[in-house]
Amino acid sequence: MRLLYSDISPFARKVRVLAIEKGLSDRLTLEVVAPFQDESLRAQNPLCKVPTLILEDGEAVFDSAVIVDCIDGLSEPRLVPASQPARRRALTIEAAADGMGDASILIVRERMRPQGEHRQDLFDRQMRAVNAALDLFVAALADGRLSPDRFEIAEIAVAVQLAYQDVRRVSDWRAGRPTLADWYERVSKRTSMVATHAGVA
Ligand SMILES: N[C@@H](CCC(=O)N[C@@H](CS)C(=O)NCC(=O)O)C(=O)O
Repeated sequence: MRLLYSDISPFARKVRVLAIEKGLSDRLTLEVVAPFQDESLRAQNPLCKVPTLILEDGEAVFDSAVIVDCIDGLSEPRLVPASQPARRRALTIEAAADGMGDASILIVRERMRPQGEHRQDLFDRQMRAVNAALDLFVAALADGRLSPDRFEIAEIAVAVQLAYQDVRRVSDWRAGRPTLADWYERVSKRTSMVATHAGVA
């Protein structure tokens, strides 16, 4: 299978981390694509986004949550919990992490606008989403929806998006959130996280 990805994309990193955690990374051929420059990606994915997974028969799979589901189904143990309520709780945390990533990308792009074209209302709304998602992760750590002893889809999705906060300097997310900061410090040392750090081949 070919994984079309970009080094800095947290969504693509989620897929790569999951594949490493499952011992399936050798099933993926990684191909770097620049989604904002390379329109040929649109033939595979009408949204022209990474990650996009191309199966052996040419079928294209997106977005990252669907790719995760596809790869997770290839082997046991599953990193997306199979039974409720664990499944919906993990997928909701993943959705919050992915949504925080979407909001962060909008913030980064808003910051790139020239002076005078800046939309403060849009910026503030996205920043509220980032901060509320971060607060949800703190609460999830306290009640067990996120765990220091697991590294499944919820934990992976949050870890890669926290890393993206740092890479793009989106927010000062550690301030006032010591438990989340401590948790991230631990999980960011995992082999899968180190191997997929932006800039690492
Ligand atoms: N919901 C998508 C989000 C993917 C996404 O936003 N990828 C970014 C890179 S981090 C992208 O390709 N953006 C190109 C664009 O928005 O045109 C997923 O989870 O796969």
